[in-house]
Amino acid sequence: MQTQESLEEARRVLRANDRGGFTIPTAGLYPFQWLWDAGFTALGWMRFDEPRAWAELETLFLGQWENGMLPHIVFHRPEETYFPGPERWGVTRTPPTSAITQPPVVATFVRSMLEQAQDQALAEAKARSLYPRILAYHRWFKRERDPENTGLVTVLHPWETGADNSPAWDEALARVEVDPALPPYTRRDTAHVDPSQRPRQAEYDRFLTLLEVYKRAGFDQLRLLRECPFRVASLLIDCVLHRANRDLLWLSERLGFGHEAEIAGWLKASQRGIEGLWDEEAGLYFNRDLVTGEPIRVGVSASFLPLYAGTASPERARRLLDTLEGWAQRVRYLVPSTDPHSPRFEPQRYWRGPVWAVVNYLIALGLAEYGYPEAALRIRRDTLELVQKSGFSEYFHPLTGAGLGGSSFSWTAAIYLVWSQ
Ligand code: 9YW
Repeated sequence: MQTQESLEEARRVLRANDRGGFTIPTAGLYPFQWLWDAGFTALGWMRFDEPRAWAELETLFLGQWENGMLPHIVFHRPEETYFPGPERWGVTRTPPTSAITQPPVVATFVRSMLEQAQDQALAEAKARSLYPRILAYHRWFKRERDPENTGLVTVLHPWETGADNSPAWDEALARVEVDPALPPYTRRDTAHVDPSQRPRQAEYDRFLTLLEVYKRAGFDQLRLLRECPFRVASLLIDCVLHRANRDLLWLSERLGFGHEAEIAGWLKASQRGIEGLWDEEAGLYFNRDLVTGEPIRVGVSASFLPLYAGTASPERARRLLDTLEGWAQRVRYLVPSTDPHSPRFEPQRYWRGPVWAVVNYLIALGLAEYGYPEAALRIRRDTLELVQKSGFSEYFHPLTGAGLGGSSFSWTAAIYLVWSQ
């Protein structure tokens, strides 16, 4: 595909996935609005339709809970092609939603949309109206997921991390005993995608068991912090939140909201929390199991995200780059979602090896900001090449470049739009 054609095709993907105010990730497999997908997709819309880009975020916030939580899925209208849908979540709200969150990219992307907008009046009005809702969301994180001010958020489900079946969660998830009374269910994902590219059944049983745990606890977060059998600190959440708070602070200042001191307090704690995840010997950051308190010693693409957060020292950033160069010896395309030296690396199974355009975007931003433009460019080129070779796939094989998972995928199209113009 030539670039001009690909650009046109990327716009077509977003238009085809547009359901009127929200964009589904891909038809069939994911027919609702997902939180971090909406953020990336808004960046894509921004390149050719600014009002539509802002609408994406406003529609997402229709799902926000009174306590500030922004759910990872908003079920705007009924669809039969995905499981678990609203009935299984058992959340009685309009619109129905899930009861967990996802990487909070929104504040950062609102800042970048405001900075790049052609229509500044519109952008400022939208940023101003979104700001209090984003602040409420970030306050929820602090109040209900880090009440002891450790600087790290407690994550209660692999789905919250965005990287569902990452090998980083293997032990923590294995500890979740499958509910013997788990209501029967039929997976829908494997009807759309080759099962060898999706999570295993043992993982799904545990994903679903956790939903029953939440329902029994009445979704009470402070109770779940004690009772939920799955509790981890996830670099994807902590690093994205740290940067989002930096950008929220910027928005507060720019729009005159006056919350800078409160947000600066959060940043101080998360700076310390994230840097506490550094592993000197491995030369990267590890997630942490909050049940055992132990580091989870498997390198994943999120291990590079303190670059995006901006918490890493220049020395640690240099070490990260060395580690990344080591990974590059093992794969053709960066950045594999799992360390290719690891025995758990599976190059085609979802978050256990394949390359994701959105994570590449975050890592490359961080590398560029730390003064490594060439490494950032390598990641960007790899991503564009993957799309040109295999289309707008959900994720890609890091050795062959084959497209995997769903096709005509919104966030891949969005990153292509952002990166090729
Ligand atoms: C699922 C929509 C979502 C992403 C997640 C990804 C996947 C949904 O798809 O989860 O049912 O497995 O893991 O990060 O937001 O693209």
